[in-house]
Amino acid sequence: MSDLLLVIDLQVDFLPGGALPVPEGDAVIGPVGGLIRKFPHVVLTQDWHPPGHASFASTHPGKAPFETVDLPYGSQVLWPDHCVQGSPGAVFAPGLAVECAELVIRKGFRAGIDSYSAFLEADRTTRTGLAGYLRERGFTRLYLCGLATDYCVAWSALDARAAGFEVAVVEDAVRGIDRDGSVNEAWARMRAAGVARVTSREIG
Ligand code: VGL
Ligand code: ZN
Repeated sequence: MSDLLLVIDLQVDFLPGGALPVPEGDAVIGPVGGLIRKFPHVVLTQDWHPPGHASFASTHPGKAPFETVDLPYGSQVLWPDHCVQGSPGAVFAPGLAVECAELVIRKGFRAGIDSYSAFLEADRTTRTGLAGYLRERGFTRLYLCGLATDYCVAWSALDARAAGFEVAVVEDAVRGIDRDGSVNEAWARMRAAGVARVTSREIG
């Protein structure tokens, strides 16, 4: 049994004051810091979109953030421009111990495909390579934390389960965007898929 901490998208644009703020997103910085000190192996994900990305409302004339659009791979929620490659909002949250990460996996960098998941992009066929990396390194159990519970954390947790990993989400170290009950729905889907819900205190 080899454990790894996967920190999802803990970036300035998802914090209060950022382009796509997650309510109380800054509240996870402390708990995530505590987890990073407990885990010998840490991987970070970084949402990393080119300007004009297909998930940006600004890319679709007449569309507003939080509306949807039909893309070749299906329906896509539209977001404010966020985590643009190389922009100040794309950097990691202040105080995050980035130096502890053995790998930073960037996602959403293809102009036409979004990627909430750290494993499988929104077309559900393009792989990020993370599952292969983790398997090759012998990790079997993943602890997820970061932002946002109902999007990138949930999609990553579900895909990690589907890829055969044991998965736990650390509830005090995640926060959600919560559109129309999406946080509760995400927890229900994760539970049904066999994703454990744990607290930082339970982790030795
Ligand atoms: C995310 C929406 C768009 C996330 C990323 O990190 O949960 N959500 N891009
Ligand atoms: Zn994004």
